[in-house]
Amino acid sequence: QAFFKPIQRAGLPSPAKRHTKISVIGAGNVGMAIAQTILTQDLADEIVLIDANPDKLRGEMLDLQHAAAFLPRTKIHASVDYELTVGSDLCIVTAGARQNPGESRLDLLQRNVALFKNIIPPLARFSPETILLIVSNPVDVLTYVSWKLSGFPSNRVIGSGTNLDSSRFRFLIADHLDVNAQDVQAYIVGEHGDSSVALWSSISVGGVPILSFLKNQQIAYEKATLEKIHKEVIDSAYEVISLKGYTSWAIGYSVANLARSILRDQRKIHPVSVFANGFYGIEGGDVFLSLPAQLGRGGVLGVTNVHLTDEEAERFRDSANTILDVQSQLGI
Ligand code: 6V0
Repeated sequence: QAFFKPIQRAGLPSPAKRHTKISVIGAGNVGMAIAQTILTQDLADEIVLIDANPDKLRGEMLDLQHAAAFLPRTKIHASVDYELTVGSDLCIVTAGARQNPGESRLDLLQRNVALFKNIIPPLARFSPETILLIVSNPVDVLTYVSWKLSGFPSNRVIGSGTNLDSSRFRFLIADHLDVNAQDVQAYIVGEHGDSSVALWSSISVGGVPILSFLKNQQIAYEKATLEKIHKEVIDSAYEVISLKGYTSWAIGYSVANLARSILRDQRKIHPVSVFANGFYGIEGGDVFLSLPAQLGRGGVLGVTNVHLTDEEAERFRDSANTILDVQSQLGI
């Protein structure tokens, strides 16, 4: 006998809600921070966790399931088998070797490319319509690797890129000016990490462009002061890793924010790693780098034509060349 007696609802269509399924590959610190943020924000009906370590995976799954009484209703599954990901709307890839203290992101590359050859093809096979959101580092190169291995159109392969760098930037500016970080518009573009490019001319607070405001008030600003804030952004990842061993909360929120824009078709602009050929003179090879991009249910819907100074465009092209150089050695 059923626990509930079904009510006849003659003539009424059953409430049809689209079922949303997200798979998170890699149940480490970053993958679990993303999964738990997605859960608390009610972004999915079903979350699938995939990892190579079955014990850790089951432990993480049970731990999350035990919070069901306090969370929006979401089915949580976990497996080492990719078949469970079938029909995912979004696949978030965080699997990989962790960045050790002092290790550069590019050093991680060879280790992670080998892993991706076992991860991306089954994801693409089981969810041919999915959007791939790559988080593992070095994220720009691994987004390119995922695009190649999946055979997907480039609008459905996105790297979390400088989304996190930009939120660190917004926090530091907000802290400096004692305002809410959500009112600060500021973008870091280019390569995630050491060679990222801060777009000073794009910074505004509550719609007021900061540099021209300072100029109008005849407040002298030193380029060195601005560069110091950018350096702080770059150093902050290394600082968190050296202090607690990994980063998790900020990347968790930043990726959940991307998931919301994509799955709820929010058409918001995020600095994420996208196919960057043809932008700012990038030619001669396929490369993914962060630019402010509009995200929605179709993945990348467009890229903002943001103004870069000559110096910024040159640094952007330098990052592209460095990445192209590395990619040429991958044999992908
Ligand atoms: P972690 O805690 O070591 O987790 C990695 C997980 O991947 C572990 O649970 C492994 O068992 C699992 N794994 C390894 N191989 C496979 C495989 N073949 N298939 C499935 N799972 C596998 O690392 P952490 O979670 O701290 O970091 C994960 C990745 O995210 C690293 O590459 C980081 O550098 C990267 N980050 C990227 C950021 C960004 O802004 N793009 C920010 C933070 C971390």
